[in-house]
Amino acid sequence: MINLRISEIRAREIIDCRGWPTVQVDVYVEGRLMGRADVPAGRSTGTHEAHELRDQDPKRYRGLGVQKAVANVNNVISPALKGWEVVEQRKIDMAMVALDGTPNKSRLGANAILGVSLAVARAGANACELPLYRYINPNAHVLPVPLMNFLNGGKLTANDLEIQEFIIMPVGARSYAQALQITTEINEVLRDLVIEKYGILATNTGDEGGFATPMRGIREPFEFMAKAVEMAGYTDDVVYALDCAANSWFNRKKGLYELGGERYDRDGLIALYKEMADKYPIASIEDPLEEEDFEGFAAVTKELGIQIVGDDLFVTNINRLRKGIAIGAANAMLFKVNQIGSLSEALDSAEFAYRHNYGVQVSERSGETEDPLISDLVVALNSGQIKTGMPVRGERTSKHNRLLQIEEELGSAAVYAGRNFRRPA
Ligand code: 2PG
Ligand code: MG
Repeated sequence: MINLRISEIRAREIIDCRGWPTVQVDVYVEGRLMGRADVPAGRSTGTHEAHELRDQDPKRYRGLGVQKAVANVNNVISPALKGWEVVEQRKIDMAMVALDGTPNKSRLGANAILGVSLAVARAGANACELPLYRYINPNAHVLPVPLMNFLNGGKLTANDLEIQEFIIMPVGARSYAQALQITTEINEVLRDLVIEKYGILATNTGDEGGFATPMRGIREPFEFMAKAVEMAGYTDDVVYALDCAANSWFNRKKGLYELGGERYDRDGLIALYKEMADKYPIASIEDPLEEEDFEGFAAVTKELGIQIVGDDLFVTNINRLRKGIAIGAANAMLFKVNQIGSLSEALDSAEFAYRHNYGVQVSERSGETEDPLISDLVVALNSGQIKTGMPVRGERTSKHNRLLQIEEELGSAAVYAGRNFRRPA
């Protein structure tokens, strides 16, 4: 029996795609570097996410430094985990949760704990000489449909488009590789259309690589996408999706949504979604309403009969998910490891979702590094769907390229989720 004991854990401050500091963690097993992982960060974050520890020192990175989180890994977590078996993922995660001792990981920082949790998983997989997806689940075999955010707005861009992500899902592809090909072909046509109407500057992109065009409201973006899809010849191969991130255009004081120069109450907004879903094959809407409106989420789920995904609503937190499931709020959970702060807890939430017939959509954060760990996670979960940005920026291409590798590695065992993305076979 070989020893697989953690001998050392070391963290450092690195930068993400916005140039903001984040945590990278190295895990050593029996003296050898075995696993490394980076922690992502959101910008349009939910109020109930686990606590991301930032230094708040205005003299460094305008307060965004993560040296405290790094020190917590090196000085608190590392000594506590030295000598533990690296494959004991759950025990390790639970030990860190206990060591932190707060409900939202505010003492050590969710970024410190998650960095260790993910690096331990990598180290465990490497120590066992398995790819990470297979280490987590020997039955991993489903390649996800990518949710490609062609047009970006909200907090992730410098335009006035309120809705954060206008998405195309290449469900008619036969493989992940073909899904990428279809996406790029549509995107090139869309680029021409955007230039034609708004000029070349409008092809600047947002944090996740979609064009940050000077549009507003909901109708024009759909007209552009549908036209690009048609001109590229893929009308029968795609469906549409949205991440509304409605928190960011909900006027809390007035209790109204402000979209495209109009004001909507909850019912009015649901009626607007319905109108759009009748006109276009919209298969999925994330955060159509603000994060506290569980009843509204139940109403929109019932009314539209499509996938409704809770991101800021659930924050990958089993307690919020339980509350939603009890009343039928949404029917899918967005899966973001740093919202909850450890791999084991995120997997618990996903399992809970599946048990209640909720879908699971694995997601990037807007602040990513080149670490492609979520690509292994989405296959490990057989979830069928991933949102990881347009394949035009390095921190996004790393995820797409990793999925191409996995598809090749799985060979004849690989199944592209396609139209079954909500409940892959
Ligand atoms: C979202 C994301 C990722 P952020 O709202 O779903 O697309 O953005 O990471 O800023 O929360
Ligand atoms: Mg979201």
